[in-house]
Amino acid sequence: MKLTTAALAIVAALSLPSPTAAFAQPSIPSSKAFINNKHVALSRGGSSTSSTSSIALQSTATTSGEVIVVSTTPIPEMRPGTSGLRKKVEVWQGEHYVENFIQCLIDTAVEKNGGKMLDTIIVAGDGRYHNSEAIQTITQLLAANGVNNIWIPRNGIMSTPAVSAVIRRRTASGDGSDGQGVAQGGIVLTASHNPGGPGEDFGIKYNEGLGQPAGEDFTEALYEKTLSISSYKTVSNSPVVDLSAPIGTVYKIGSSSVTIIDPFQNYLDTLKECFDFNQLKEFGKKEGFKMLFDGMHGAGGIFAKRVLIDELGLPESSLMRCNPLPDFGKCHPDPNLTYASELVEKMGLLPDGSATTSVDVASLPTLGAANDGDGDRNLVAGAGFFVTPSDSMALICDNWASIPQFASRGGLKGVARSMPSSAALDVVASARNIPCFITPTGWKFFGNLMSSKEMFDGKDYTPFLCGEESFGTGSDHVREKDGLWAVLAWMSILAKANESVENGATLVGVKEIVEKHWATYGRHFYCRYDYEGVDSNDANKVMEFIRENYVNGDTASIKTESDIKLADAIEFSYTDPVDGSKTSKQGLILNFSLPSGDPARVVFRLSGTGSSGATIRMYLEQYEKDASKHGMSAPVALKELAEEALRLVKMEETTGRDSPTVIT
Ligand code: VG1
Ligand code: CO
Repeated sequence: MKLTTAALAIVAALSLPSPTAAFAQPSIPSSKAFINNKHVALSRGGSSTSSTSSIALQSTATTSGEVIVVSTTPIPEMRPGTSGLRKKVEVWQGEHYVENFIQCLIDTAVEKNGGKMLDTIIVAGDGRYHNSEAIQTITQLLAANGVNNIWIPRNGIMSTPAVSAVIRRRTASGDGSDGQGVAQGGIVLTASHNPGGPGEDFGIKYNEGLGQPAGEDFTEALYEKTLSISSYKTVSNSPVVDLSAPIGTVYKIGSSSVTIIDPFQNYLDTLKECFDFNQLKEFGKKEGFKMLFDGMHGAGGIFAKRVLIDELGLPESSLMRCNPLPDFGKCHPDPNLTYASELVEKMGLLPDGSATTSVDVASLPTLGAANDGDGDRNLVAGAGFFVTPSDSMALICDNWASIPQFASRGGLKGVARSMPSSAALDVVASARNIPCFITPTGWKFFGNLMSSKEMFDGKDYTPFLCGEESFGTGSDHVREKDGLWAVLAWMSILAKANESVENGATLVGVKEIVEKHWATYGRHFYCRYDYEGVDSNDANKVMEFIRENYVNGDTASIKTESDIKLADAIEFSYTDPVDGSKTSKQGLILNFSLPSGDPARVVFRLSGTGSSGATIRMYLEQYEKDASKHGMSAPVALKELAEEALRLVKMEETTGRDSPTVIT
């Protein structure tokens, strides 16, 4: 960041030692520099002679800083979308960009906090390009605004669910023993499943005091502020915080303490409450069991290593791409059939989700999974078998008894899915008498349901399970979707299903479990077509056309070219059952009836996570009760429905696209 003298007005000068001196020689109070009588060397380079993440080192490296006020002007288009604000990284690197957004974020949070400055905030990112630089800038703004405690994970990298766990659990002392989190918020630097690196995306999301993504009231208030911002506070002469410093290192910037914290501990404690690690460890040793986890070079990889290898004892060969890279190794860290192609192939699958016939299933991993950039999403597959995220949710719901977190509390008390996800969950919930909610796309809408009792003294829906068709699954253990949680949920289901299988005998696989489920409940064939990089005007025209002709038009008079008939069309809006807030225009739904009498539907919505142009998402779903037809591949089963819907909405005519960018 460059500051011109003219732009600065010094409002407060804090009396601190010279930054150079302070940094050349971090002062370590001698009483705190010993752990178990062992001296831990601390240097600017940050390595310690004994720096395992479990060591709680307390040391203070004194730093410097003067609070300054910098003049700025509003920057347009800073409205957060489905999950945070995402833009090309070069936009974020522009003058005042991060600063404007963060100052408005702080001001909004303070307003929500009754005018009081926040005391404790965690700042972490998924490790993408610009992560470390943005952490420094944000830390300086937080310190200048008077946030007393700023927590940064060692190396600056954490998955989104792990940040949520810190907010919920980490106590002031850091050990989390009383289960009461003190952080009032978390700033997460990620554009999640969007690619990273020069020319690619960077993003910032904010999570509030219960660990939940900021709701629309928050993001709208923030956006309003970005339209009128005239200055922000930061710190001049601030030394760079060494992100690789040992856990427990405390830097002083102004009157704020910046602490390097353990990224793993609170999250690990949370997972250990959800699952039986001993059972999973035992199952991991069972003959024939093999796991393959693809971290896609995002933040989830280091957590997968910590949990699957260090805790559950699986071999290192269970991991691929688990080292975070700033450009995700040039891959697109979206764990779907297209972008997780390497894993998909290793699981004996073709890009359309069907099995490769030439591979011996017995040689394939029993369980395969992939995480997105910030580790909150998951792809789940078995040997030669892809599980759609909507089915995964339904399966976890039906098998709650296999998951200690649910079983120990008498089963699920509530479930929810995003509207475009399939109704597979609804069918199980209804059979099992569990309240099922249908929310707009985006995790923020699950927060109120999970916290209904905690926040509003309403009905308690916990234990709670929720998810989205976009490979996000989670529960109330944190307030975020959680890729690794979903993997452990599946491992628990497999462990239970194989309880009585003798060592050496063939294991019950993911395929058998899902096929049995379909035989009981019917199968919801499901597919999503993404049309990426469409001209925004054309994308809006498609939506407007559907709205005018089908939602507001007379669907009874519409003739289709096939036996699939258009039954009705609606636009989805949502009234939050907990706080009554309303959200409109959340997707256009075309309901069809099939010749068999079974229902089908196609949903259209525009993505809210892109950074340029528009992405049209088309979600296809078709119910099939007849078990003899369950073996079909989803794209084949849904082909006719897709063609009918594309004709009706004039996709090619309006956008010039004769095929989607991604089918998953
Ligand atoms: C997409 C997904 C949505 C998810 C969101 C954030 O949003 O469809 O289900 O909640 O990404 O996930 P959209 O508006 O592009 O369809 V993440 O892991 O990117 O924070
Ligand atoms: Co994500």
